[in-house]
Amino acid sequence: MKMTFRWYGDSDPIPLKYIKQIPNCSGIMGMMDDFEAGEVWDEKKFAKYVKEVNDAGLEIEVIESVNVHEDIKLGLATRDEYIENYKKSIRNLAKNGVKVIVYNFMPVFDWLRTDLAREIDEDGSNSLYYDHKELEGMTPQKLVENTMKTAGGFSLPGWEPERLAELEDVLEKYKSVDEEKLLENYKYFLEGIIPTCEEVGIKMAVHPDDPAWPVFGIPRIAHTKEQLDRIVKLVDSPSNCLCVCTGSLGSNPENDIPSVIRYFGEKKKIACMHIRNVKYLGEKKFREASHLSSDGNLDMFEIVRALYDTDFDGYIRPDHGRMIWDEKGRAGYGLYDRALGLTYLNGLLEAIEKMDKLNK
Ligand code: DNO
Repeated sequence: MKMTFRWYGDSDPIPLKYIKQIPNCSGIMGMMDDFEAGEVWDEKKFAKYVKEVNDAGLEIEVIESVNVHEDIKLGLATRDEYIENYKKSIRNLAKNGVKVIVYNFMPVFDWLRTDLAREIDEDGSNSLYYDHKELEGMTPQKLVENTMKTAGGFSLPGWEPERLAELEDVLEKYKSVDEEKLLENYKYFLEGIIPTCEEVGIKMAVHPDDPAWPVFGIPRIAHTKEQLDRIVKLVDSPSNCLCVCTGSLGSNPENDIPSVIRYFGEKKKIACMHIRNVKYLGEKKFREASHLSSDGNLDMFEIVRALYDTDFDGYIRPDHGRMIWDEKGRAGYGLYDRALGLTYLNGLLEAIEKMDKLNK
C-alpha cells in the first residue's frame, strides 16, 4: 500500500516540496479544479500538472473529483454526450499514468458541513463540524452561502460555483428522481464507462456519501455496506471499485468500518482509502477529530489492521485534518494535521507488520 497526500495544484498553498518531506509519502492524490463537471480533462494541461508533481519526486497515480455531470445522475437525454466526455477524460488520465479515479455519485452536493471551522474547546484548534438539526433549519441556498463565506477564498472540492449557480433548477429536477431511479442512472453510467476503464487499466473508486445519510430530501445511495455492495455489483468488473472514506461512512455509528474494509478488501474492491477520525456529539451531530483513535470514535488500529490482513495494495491518504498551529488554509486540507495523521498511520502500520512477523 502506498501513502499519499491530496494536493490541489497551483491553487494549493502547500508546496510539493513539503509533501515530499513527509516520511513515507510516495505521491499525491491529485485534484485539479480547472475542469467543470462534464468537461473533458485536457491531456496537455493534465500532463503539465503530472510533470510538476513528478519533478518534485512524487508519484501521481490517483486523481480525485473527476466530477460526474448532473445530467448523468438525473438520467437526462444529454447524458450520453457527457458520458462520452468522461470516457475521453479516462483515456487522457490513463495516458498520463493514472491508475485510480476517485469520483462520487452524490446528487447536487458532494460532502457538506454546517461549520467549516468549529473551535475545539479542549485545545483551541478547529475542525469541520456537522449538526443535522442546524441543517434542517437551513435552505440549501443558505448552506451554500455560509460555506462559501467561510471557505477563506479557497475553492472546495464539490463546491464548484458554476454548478451551484444552477442550484434551484437542479433541486427541482431531482424531485422526480428517487433512490431506484438514481441507481438505474448510475448503472447506465457505469455500463458506459467501465469498458474504457478496463481497456486502459483504470479503476473507478466511488467515494461514499458524506455525511452518511440523505440531505435536503435528495436521494443518496452510497452510505452503507449494503448500498456499496449493490454498487460494486451494478457492473461486475475489476475496474468498478470503492474509495473507502472512514470519516464519511463513519459519521453514522452503525457503519462498522473495519468490517466494511474486510468485506470489500477480500473481494479486491477497495482501490483507495481516505482515513480520518470523527467524534460523535449526538444524533447526526459530529465534528472531525485528529487521527488518533482516542481523540474520536473510530478505531484506527482496527482500520489499519483490516487493511493489512486483507493485503490491501491500493493507495491511502490521511483525510481532513484539523487546523492547528494557527495554520490558514483550505478547510480540512491544511498541511500540519494531515501530516501528523500520515505519520501516525505509518506508525500503526509498522507496528502491525512487525508484530505479525514476530508472531509467525
Ligand atoms: C472531501 C473529499 C471529496 C471527494 C469527492 C470525490 O473532502 O474527500 O470531495 O474527493 O467526493 O469525488
